Amino acid sequence: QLPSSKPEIVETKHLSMSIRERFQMILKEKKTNLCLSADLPSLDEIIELSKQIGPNICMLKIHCDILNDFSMEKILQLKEISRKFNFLLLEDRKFADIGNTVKSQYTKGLFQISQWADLVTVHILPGEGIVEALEQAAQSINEPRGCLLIAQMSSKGALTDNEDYVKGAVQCAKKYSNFVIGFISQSRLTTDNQFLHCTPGIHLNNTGDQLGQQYVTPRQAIDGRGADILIVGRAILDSINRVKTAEEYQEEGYRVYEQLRHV
Ligand code: 5BU
Repeated sequence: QLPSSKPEIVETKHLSMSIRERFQMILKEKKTNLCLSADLPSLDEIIELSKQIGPNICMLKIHCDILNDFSMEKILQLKEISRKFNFLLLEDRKFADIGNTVKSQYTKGLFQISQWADLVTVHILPGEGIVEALEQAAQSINEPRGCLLIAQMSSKGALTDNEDYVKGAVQCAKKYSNFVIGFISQSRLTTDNQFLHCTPGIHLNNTGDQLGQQYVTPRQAIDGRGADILIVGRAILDSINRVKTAEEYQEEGYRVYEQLRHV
């Protein structure tokens, strides 16, 4: 049974919960482990689509630096929609610099990401200082914030496909478990279920694109690769009926998730 498409007002309940608690609550209440990767050219389009697909998703992922109409006004509008429909907003920024620089990239500049993104993605390549810096910077925001560590990538030949790299990511996640709520991964990295495994590279009909992206089906991702959350972009965006396709990924994804994770 899918939740009704009527938006529920979340009020300010989310402010007293950690991001981790809120994520778990959304998964159960909305019965969806679908994250839409809204890689569209404009925020106007993303705002429109998120009003339609809001009931079907647990998270909306964007790349703010590909938008041709970014403004704080519009992104705050999207944030409001995310509260109304109860999904998290993930900026896929893939931070990858020294702590001092990422602190500014997170809080300053045109995008002021920390003002609106519940979660951000972070490469662990520079070492754990990157996470410490983001966590520190997030303390000045009076809303819960968190991050996902990029432990493995979906693209062909990714250099993250290395045991030590993954071990390092898990160690870092455990040390900073208040701020790190999970991973971007292609396999189950730890038995510690407080960490959500979020997996991109999902498609029911294609096996890849011309630029190295590699796809598996929702079932393969959850069963074979230990995914909790399915990150789906073009499979939905390029379909004829985006809402209907999102519903299909939601239903298939949550069914397999419930079966295998016994939620
Ligand atoms: P697609 O259209 O479903 O292929 O889009 C996948 C999205 O996930 C896209 O925004 C990528 O930037 C993002 N992504 C990915 O595909 N693979 C990865 O390993 C990471 C992010 Br990290």
